[in-house]
Amino acid sequence: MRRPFASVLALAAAAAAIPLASPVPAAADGVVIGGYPVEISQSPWTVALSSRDRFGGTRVGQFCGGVLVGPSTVLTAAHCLSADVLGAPPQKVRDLRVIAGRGDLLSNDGKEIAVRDTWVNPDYDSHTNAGDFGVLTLATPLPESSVIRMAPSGDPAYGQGTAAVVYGWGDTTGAGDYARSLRAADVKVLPDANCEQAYPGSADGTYEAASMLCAGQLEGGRDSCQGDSGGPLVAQGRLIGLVSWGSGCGWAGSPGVYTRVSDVIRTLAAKR
Ligand code: 4AZ
Repeated sequence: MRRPFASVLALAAAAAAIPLASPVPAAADGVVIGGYPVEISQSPWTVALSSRDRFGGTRVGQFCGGVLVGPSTVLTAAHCLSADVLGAPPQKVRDLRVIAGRGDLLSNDGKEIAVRDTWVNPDYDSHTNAGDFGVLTLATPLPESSVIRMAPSGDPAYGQGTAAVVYGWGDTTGAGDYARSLRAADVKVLPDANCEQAYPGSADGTYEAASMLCAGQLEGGRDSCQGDSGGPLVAQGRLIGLVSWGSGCGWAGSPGVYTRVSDVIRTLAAKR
């Protein structure tokens, strides 16, 4: 997760070296893994982060996802804005853009919007991955109708077993096959105990229920993956998570870990 694109090889190597969790059959057909195509009009709050300078133009520079939570406010993962990923502090990436209303990255649909300000959670811990979020402020606002509501603390959407959907342009196989068009995968909110057991403290991170959310399928198969980071996990029409990390993609026993949006709300409120 810390290196959305660069770590594809590392990921493949890890998959080969650590056969604890069984990789999903190659037929898994991605988000995202085990997903399906969706129209951007069905999830207008899903945006792509792009820098052609840093990531090349073949996929218009898409490197992470984001979520429109206010007309000028995009949430994404802190690790998407790290120098590790960008090769420079975000303020130095002059062509950092938010692409909205464009499902097919190679189309001319929607808008590319400049970023006026970036804020990375100073409490983000790149070892545990706790607090993995940041805020982008857009130079020009998008319509209120494209905004999704963040689920507040105590919202039943966070309840275990809740059906949720994750969206992104990320790797669809775990082998570096990045999607050209937006995809989604149906997952479930899993008990914290599942991720506490899967991630008691490892090279990938440590699951912390207060600031993270566990989702996927215990049997594997449907999951977010590299390139989906920062994008939305939605339940009951509200935003509950941001794609953050996990071991591999779609592996049985290694669910996806998401930034818990109620903790984002709490942190942003305290900052004011
Ligand atoms: C990543 O590398 C990443 N399976 C994102 C999500 C997940 C794993 C890795 C969850 O950006």
